[in-house]
Amino acid sequence: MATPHVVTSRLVAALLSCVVGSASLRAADYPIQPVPFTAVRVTDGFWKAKQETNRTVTIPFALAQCEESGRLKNFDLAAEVMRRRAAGEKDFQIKPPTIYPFDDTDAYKAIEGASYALSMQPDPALEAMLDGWIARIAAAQEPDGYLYTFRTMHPDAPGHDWVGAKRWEKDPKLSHELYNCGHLYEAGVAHFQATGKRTLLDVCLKNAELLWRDFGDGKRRIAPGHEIVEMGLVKLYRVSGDARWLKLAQIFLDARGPGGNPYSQQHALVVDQTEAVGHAVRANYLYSGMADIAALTGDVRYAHAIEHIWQNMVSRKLYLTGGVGALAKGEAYGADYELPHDAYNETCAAVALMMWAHRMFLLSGDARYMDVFERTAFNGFISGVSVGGDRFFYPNPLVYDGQKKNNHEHAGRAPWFGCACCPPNLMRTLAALTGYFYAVKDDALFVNFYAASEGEARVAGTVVKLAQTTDYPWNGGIKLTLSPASPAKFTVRLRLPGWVQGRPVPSDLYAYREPSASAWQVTVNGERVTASPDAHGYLTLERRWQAGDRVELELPMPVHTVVAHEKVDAARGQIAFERGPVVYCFEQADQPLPTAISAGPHTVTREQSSPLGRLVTLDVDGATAIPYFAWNNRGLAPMAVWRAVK
Ligand code: FUB
Ligand code: ZN
Repeated sequence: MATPHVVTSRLVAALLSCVVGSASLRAADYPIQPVPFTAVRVTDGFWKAKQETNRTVTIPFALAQCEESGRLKNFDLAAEVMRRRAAGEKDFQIKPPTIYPFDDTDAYKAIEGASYALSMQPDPALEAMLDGWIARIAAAQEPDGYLYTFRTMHPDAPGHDWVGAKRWEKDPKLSHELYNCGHLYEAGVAHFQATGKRTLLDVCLKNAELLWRDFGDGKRRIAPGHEIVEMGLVKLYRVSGDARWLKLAQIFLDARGPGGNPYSQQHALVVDQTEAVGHAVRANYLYSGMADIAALTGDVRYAHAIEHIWQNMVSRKLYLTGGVGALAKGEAYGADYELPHDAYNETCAAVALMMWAHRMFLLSGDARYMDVFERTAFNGFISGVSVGGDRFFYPNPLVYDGQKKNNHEHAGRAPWFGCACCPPNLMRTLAALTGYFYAVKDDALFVNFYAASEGEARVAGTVVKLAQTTDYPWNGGIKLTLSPASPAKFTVRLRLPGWVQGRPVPSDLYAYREPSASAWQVTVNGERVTASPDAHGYLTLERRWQAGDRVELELPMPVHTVVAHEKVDAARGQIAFERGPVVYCFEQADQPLPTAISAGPHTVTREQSSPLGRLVTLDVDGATAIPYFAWNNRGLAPMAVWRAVK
């Protein structure tokens, strides 16, 4: 594994190569550009099923929940207060009827997810519904652009303990005013890009103008209590070209620390931070925002910092399932190696880790980041939604006793939550997942994610059609057909997952008991190619490509037995199982949990089409193990990923 120093140098070198020679900072961006999700669609298999369930069940369900739970009504109430006050009822106000000052964001995330779905498939009824929602949101915006229903509903005094007497006053703690802005911007940009309509985008821009007036000169220094406004502003910058939004994002980053609360990453200047700490969603959104600013300004201090923080996370704080945020208290990262099996691992933290990992890849071109992305996607992220699409996990532990109400007052998957951040976050990420499949740099095409899909990318000035057929993650055979519009010379870079090379994660936090690399192979048009992964973890195929050229990658998928670093107390003397990118668990729906598993390779794989959907189960030492993501779809039952070794 590369040392942190080496990786840092690579990251910084990549960044410098993209900034040096640019006419202005405006010309800088990630050295590697993702192929947008709209250019790739899944056609079959695992992610097709997940995305279809998302589109047909989860999105309508989440939209309905936002309405039924009163989250949309909050906008109507805020508008009503403004209307009645303007008409002379000077003291009229309404106590906010829902629980949290960030409830507005669930509606924003739902609009964002629905917009991504609309980008892929027209749906006039859905589009009309969003038009209606957006009109209600716009009506709740105060004349100067402020949009935060909990204050507008109850303007004379704070309507909630977390809300300050004045605007922004309590944002560094818990008001979430700027957090609401961030999610608003992400929704506004997604909706504009999906429909071409400026209705929500104009609400965003009016709101951003207010932020610019209040914070743009950098004098009023507020560290957003819950990050995301930074990423939201960057999206506004990208869509509008207005450099103020980029500047503002950097102002908010630079306002953090020193000497504040690590819970919200305010303990040090961001460029001086070295460890993943505090509330995990906040943290991962911050690190993602820092990556954006590093890429867009070329300021390598942010890149240095997030590389150090990444190394800390990936070698000491990452669960085998790709979850992070071990502790329920503070929904936070734990200390080094503090990885109890009854992890908190909020679904939103998994979403945020995927955002961060992808940005690290875009900065560095290193496949190891996408290895972590893949691990999270197939395990601690997709576990957050039921097979049916309408029940959700907020925490994603690696053990469950069959009874505990550990899912925010629910035992087992819940239809919705008082604090409902996770379901719409998962929904928006899943709807746009194809945006993580491919990326391009000059004459190189990066193939990062394996899924049956069709798409196209512009590589070395040529449009290239891309078709993958595969049954991944159940089978490691992948056929990629490339069809450039005309024959063209470029390089295809295939990610060779760490698990094929005998390495579950890019650190020594976990290892296989049999760590040898599998005998993978690659052919082009049927001819075997001798290629080995480069220093960045890619198989590099450079040639003049012609329409219909076929690359076939065979990634053997033996069952791996995993052990954890000796400093992980919870997993000492225990083993876990994975196959390909999928982590397995035992669930009492199949048999009483085995207390101990005998050492030795003794697994049989079985392909099944069951109530859990189509998947591969394992027979381990006489017990059935199912993919971790599929647990708690057959009623309440004890579950465990790690078991003692006999
Ligand atoms: O604070 C807003 C969201 O609610 C956080 O991201 C989640 O962790 C939950 O606390
Ligand atoms: Zn959440």
